Amino acid sequence: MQQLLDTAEKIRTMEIRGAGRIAVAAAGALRDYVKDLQVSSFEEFETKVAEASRILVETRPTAVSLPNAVKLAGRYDASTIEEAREQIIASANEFIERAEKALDTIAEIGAKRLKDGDVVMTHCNSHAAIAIIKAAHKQGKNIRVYATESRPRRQGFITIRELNDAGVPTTLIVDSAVRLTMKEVDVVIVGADSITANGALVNKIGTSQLALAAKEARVNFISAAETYKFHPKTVMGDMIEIEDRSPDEVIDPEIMEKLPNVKVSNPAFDVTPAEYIDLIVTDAGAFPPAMAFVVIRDYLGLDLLEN
Ligand code: RI2
Repeated sequence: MQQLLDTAEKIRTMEIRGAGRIAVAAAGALRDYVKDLQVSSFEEFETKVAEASRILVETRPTAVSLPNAVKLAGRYDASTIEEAREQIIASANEFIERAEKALDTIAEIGAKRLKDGDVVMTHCNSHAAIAIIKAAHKQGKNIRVYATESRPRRQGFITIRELNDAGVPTTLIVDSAVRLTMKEVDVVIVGADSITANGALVNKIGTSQLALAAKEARVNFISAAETYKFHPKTVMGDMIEIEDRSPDEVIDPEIMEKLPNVKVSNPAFDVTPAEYIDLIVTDAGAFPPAMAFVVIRDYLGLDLLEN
């Protein structure tokens, strides 16, 4: 259990972060927990697996990749402990493999949307979005990137390091430079934490500002999202909770102490409506956002709606 609790803590504190990475880490943690689980009855096994799944899912509320991963990894249909154990290990390994392959497929499909000479703007740090940029660069296309800083946690710094290492010419901008810079951009590519049944994109705070500026400048706006980032429960009308993180990420607590009349709000994500999105590049193909329900039904399965 200690290892699973450690992984949960790393996800909560964002030592492990990114919707895809937290999904793979959670699937791996559940698998390793089940491997060593000592119980005296099947009922106890079921209770313990449910409890471990709950701990992982409750670490962060917004990215649906997390509950989807835990459900897909934790799948079993067995009546003995050993059978269930084997099935969960197999389901978790299958999910992890699927997640890795998904990035390659997204890169291959997404790179076709980039032309030689294109200027791309990206936000925060998305492995799926970066996979597309790197693939196009590797194909010999001359791609330049504007990467936003992404306050407050500055994940843009991870992005510029990754693009630098891949040899992609990159310019870092502060978040408030997005609209001014958009006139030099050909395509925006961002990741996804969740995509709803009506094709809205939930992604790092500030994403919707890129989308607004892109629409105004008639620049294509693409989200790169593995199929496991589509949100099954939104089919039933559920709303996605936007994670509120600590004010300490925004301002030094010692400064705050001296400002008794000031509050800090630190929402980690925002929502970009479907009409601002031209294309969602997934591991099952490139779709307009209007196809989100079909992706949920055909690639995830509506049984994910069950608790
Ligand atoms: P990949 C991140 O969330 C960002 O919002 C990013 O766009 C999204 O996950 C998807 O990232 P956070 O964990 O899965 O930094 O494409 O809050 O890497």
